[in-house]
Amino acid sequence: MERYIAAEPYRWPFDGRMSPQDTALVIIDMQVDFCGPGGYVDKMGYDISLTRAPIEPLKRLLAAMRAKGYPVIHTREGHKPDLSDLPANKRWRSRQIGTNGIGIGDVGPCGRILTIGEPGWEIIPELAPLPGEPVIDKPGKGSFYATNFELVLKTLGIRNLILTGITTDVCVHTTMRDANDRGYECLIVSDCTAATDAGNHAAALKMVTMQGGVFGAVSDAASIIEGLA
Ligand code: C5J
Repeated sequence: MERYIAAEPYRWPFDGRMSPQDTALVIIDMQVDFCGPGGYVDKMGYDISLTRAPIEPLKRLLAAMRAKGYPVIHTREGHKPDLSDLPANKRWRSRQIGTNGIGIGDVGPCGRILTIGEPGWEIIPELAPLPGEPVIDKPGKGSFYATNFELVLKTLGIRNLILTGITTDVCVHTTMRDANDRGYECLIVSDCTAATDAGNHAAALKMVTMQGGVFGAVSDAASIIEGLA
C-alpha cells in the first residue's frame, strides 16, 4: 500500500513507500542548552520562545509516531568534559556572543555549556527518549559526522527521515543536506523545527522547496499525523 504525506513541493515520500520498517522520526538537539532558561541559546541573548515553539507540536507528532511503531532517534550536540573533541575555532566563536565571554565548555547557569553530562546538555523532559530509542551524541552540527548515526539507520533499514528539532538553519539543515547526499528521502517539519531567528527559519524551509525539492520536502505535524492515520 502506498502512503503519502501532504507536503511541499511534492507529496512525500516521492514513491509512496513509507512504513515503520523504512521511516524514522529524528529529533535533533531538543536540549536545555538550546531551548531551556539559562541554557546556551538563552545566554547568547536569543529569544528562547522561538526555540521552545516546536515543543508542543513535536510532542503530538512523537506520540503519534510512537503509537504507530515508527522508530524514533534523538540527537544531542555536546563535547567531552576534557573538550578534546571541541575545535578551538568553535570554542572561540562561542565566546564572542552573549555575556562575560562565556562559551562552550565554560560554566553557565545550567553547568558547563554543551558539555556531556551537564544539566544543559540533557534533552528536555517533555521530549525525553524512551528506553530503547537511540540517542546519537554528536560533536558537530550534522548528525553524521563523528557519530554512529548512519550505522543505526542502516541497522534499522531506514530510508526515509522525518526531521524535527532545533535549529532549523544549523543542525537540522546540516543533517538534512548530508542525509540527502547519502540518498535518504527527507521531510522537514515546519512547526516541529525552529531557529534563533524567525527569518532564518522561514528561509531554511524555503530553501528545501527549490529545484523540485532540492533537499526533500516540507510538511507540518498535523499533515503527518493525518497521513499516518
Ligand atoms: C547550534 C544546533 N545552532 N543544534 N546547534 O549551534 O543547531
